[in-house]
Amino acid sequence: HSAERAADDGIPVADLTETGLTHTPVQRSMDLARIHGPAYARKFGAHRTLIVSSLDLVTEVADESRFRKGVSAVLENVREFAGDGLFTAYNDEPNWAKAHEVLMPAFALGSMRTYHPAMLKVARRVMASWDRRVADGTPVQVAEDMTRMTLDTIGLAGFGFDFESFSRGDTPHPFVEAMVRCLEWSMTKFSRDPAADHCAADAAFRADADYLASVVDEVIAARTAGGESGDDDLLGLMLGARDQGDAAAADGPTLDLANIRNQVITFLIAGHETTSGALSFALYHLLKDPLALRMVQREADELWGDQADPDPSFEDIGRLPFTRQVLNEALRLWPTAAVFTRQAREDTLLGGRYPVQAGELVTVLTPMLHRDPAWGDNPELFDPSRFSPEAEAARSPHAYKPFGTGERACIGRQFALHEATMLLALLAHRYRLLDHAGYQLRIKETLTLKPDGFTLTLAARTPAD
Ligand code: MNH
Repeated sequence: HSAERAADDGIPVADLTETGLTHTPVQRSMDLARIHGPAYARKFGAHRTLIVSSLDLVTEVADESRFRKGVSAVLENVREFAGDGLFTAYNDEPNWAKAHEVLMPAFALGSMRTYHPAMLKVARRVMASWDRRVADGTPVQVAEDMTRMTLDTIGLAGFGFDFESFSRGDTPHPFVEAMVRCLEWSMTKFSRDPAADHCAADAAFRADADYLASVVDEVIAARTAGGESGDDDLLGLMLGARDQGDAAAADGPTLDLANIRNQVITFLIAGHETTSGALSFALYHLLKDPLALRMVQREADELWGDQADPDPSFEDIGRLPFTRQVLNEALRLWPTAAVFTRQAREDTLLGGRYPVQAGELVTVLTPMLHRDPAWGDNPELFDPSRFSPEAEAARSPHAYKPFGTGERACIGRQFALHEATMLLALLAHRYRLLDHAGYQLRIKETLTLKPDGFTLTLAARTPAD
């Protein structure tokens, strides 16, 4: 496979210039970490990426006094369509701090109460669609349906915009298709053959990026046409803080329209791709682990008994600790945003032996961190009890980083967990999951991870189940 040699600084090197990065760079990087260990350099042409994945090394790069978020080559490509949105902004870009201040209150745990009704409405769309599959016995395409549900949820809860993904038959909303192509372009751009002609691919990317922006302009227009920005959702908060020249708000930060557009694109993408993968992996593991499924069902039954159409309250979602553990464990094995990048503030020595220069980037390979020996002898085993309160208290906080780290960690964590916990519990309460095809896990990478070709069939639960 890869040519190996020791570089001068003692870091093992995997040179992929000849073989390329393939369409599964994360799984490739995991294989390489298994060969080379928790610190290695992945070379591709002129690109050299230092990849770390042990608890010790991640603890160091998570230290905010030594490292901060780095914008990787891939994120530079994402900037081509998400600009200075929160996810792709440089640390010192003033718009990051402004947008962070405007939007933070919208992601506090208490704010989930505001989004709960929209989340429940979309969860009911999933169940209406799955009920039809129960009736006709046909399989559901899990990742596709989870993507429909998370896109509709962020659209409705964040922006009051309805993508109506469950009324479109088999084809996803064109926004999703364009977005997936943009993400793919970002993921593969720096590893493509420098000798080949990429004009057509770049033009297609431009067209997709323009289309994403036009959808967002439609979302914004739909709101401003109503003449009010006042809603307490994400768009309302941003429009309320809009920079209107000399009429700008007297105090508090203001956002300009170009930045608001970048934020909306960012939230539509960041707000649904990863959560949909997390739900899909959780369903996969529940399908393969009847005991864990049983425990989720028992927890849901305790809240909702044998009600045909339960009406979960906001508080109910906090009463589903085991369901939450299942999601945590699914995100341990398959953190759907599988890498994040750190940047050294000063010249430093990593692990006491690897020199890293000021400004240099270090990539954290989260799925391998999540298989560090700190997780015990059998890290491949799906075991939600790893997230019992006692087990969590006994473990370093740096052993688990599905949402990144520090000041630039995921702003949407509570949003994702509220939405996903509710849906998972409702589905487990309502259906028996049947492994009609003996599904073997394959993972598709489109910057994020998802089970590929995962289908299951359903049966209604009866009181005896
Ligand atoms: Mn999210 C940043 C993972 C759900 C919006 N998210 C990050 C990062 C990770 C991440 C990792 C840090 C990236 C980096 O350091 O470069 N996010 C997830 C996962 C889920 C998720 C695994 C679901 C599961 N994220 C969501 C949701 C939203 C969201 C839902 C919005 C509603 N995430 C963001 C934004 C950022 C981010 C915005 C950038 C935050 C910042 O840098 O200020």
